[in-house]
Amino acid sequence: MSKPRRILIANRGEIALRVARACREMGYIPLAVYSKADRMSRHVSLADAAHCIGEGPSMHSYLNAERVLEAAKLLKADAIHPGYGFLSEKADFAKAVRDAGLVFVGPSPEAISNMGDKVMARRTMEKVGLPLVPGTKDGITDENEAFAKAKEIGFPIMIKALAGGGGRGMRMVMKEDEFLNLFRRAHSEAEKAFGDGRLYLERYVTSPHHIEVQIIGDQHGNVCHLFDRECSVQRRHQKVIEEATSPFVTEKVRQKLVDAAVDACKRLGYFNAGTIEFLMDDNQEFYFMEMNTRLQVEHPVTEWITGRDLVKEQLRVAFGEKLSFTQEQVERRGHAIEFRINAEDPEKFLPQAGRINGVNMPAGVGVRVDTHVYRGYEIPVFYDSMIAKVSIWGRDRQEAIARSKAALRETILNGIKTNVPLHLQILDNEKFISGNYTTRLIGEDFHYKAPELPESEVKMAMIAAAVSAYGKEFQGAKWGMADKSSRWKAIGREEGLRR
Ligand code: MV4
Repeated sequence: MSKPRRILIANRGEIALRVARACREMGYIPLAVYSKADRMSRHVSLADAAHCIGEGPSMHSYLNAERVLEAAKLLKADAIHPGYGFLSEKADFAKAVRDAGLVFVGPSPEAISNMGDKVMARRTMEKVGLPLVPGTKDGITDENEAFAKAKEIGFPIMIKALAGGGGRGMRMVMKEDEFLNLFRRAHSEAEKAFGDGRLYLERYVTSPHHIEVQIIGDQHGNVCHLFDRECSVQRRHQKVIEEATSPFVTEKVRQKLVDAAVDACKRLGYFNAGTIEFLMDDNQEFYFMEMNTRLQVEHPVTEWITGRDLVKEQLRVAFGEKLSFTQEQVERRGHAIEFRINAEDPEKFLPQAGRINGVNMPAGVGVRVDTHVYRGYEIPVFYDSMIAKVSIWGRDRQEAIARSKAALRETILNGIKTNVPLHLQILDNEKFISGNYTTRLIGEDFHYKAPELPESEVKMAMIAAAVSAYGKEFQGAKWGMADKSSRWKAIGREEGLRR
């Protein structure tokens, strides 16, 4: 019996728990790294061994490749799973892992580097047949050349920074007489923000939908898709709600989309998990936007509708095994929706730090919660504000929406503000319910309204706030015993504090 493989998880929070659980199921040994700010985090206790890699700030810990590699050596790891974010798309890190004789649970360093460079990625994907938004291929710095190109493409135009991404350094130009001024501003901003002022132009895709295709490949030339996801519910380029599959894309277009994605990845010899992001317009024309060479936050919705475990597949293919299924065996059943639960003020979208002093997570048929928080957990200030993902499956989208409302109403995180009220309001939004919504939903078709408490509840909230301000646990608010009134007290207290 060979020794069980030891997998270092170079991440934190819910994704570290997610990967650790997949390791356990496979008989692998999960190993953790953690910053001093995360020493009480659950991913540390769930692992067989853990090593502190530094102070709270990411650059001194989870982003520090040397320290992660040092930990891998100390803990005698055979492989490193990067999760998402942090080092997951750093080609140099993937290479250093390979050079250290370890397995990197992800694509090749070459694939990461290729897709990480926007010009290279666009050129590569165009070569392997993916449609690009009509525009310029290379970076432009000369404004007169740019203006001539813009007139060729036709307005409205998007000016984008080559070194940008996620909407940073992006400008929309409605008509000719605005172009030169906006081009100059975009150029200087890109120069300042990224040290690279090169810009490129694209025709503006009206009513844009963000549609992405989940890909997984092995090192034997097999590449499969696991259908698509709609990720158009975003705010300031941060995904808020994701769905599988897209309620907007027709079956005919879906087949074209997934075939194009698989064909491109086969031609690239891509392996491990990856997601190709597309912009889609109202006529369902789709255009390559970018490729993420890692597992994504929203992978649970894909796992819900296909019944496949993406992390286990990642680990299999990383060690040279074949995918455990063929494309013909990938089924699609029902509909799934994921809600990113953030510790944030849903009105101001400002992140919240603080202590969670009451937790009630939803459960039941078709309910999955990925979280690392617990009662008494202190939310560190160093990392992003997502503290849980609630993903819901239903036989169809209607059932998934109804189940989502029930589950989110059960979700209580006491002591901090969260965006749960925002999710509940989006679920009641006509545009969202219609399934035909674009990336402009939040801000154009949906505006968050702070919930009003009935007068009587306001009084209760003030009492509850007064009581809890003196550190007493008011009666009945201990979860599991909460009757309706105390539950309102709890919410009231939160609302009370909120006012
Ligand atoms: C666009 C676009 C419309 N037309 N490009 C935003 C960040 C980056 N992923 C690309 N983005 C966009 N590029 C053209 N030619 C609209 C967006 C866009 C967007 C895209 C996907 C998801 C959310 C978005 C929010 C605002 C704008």
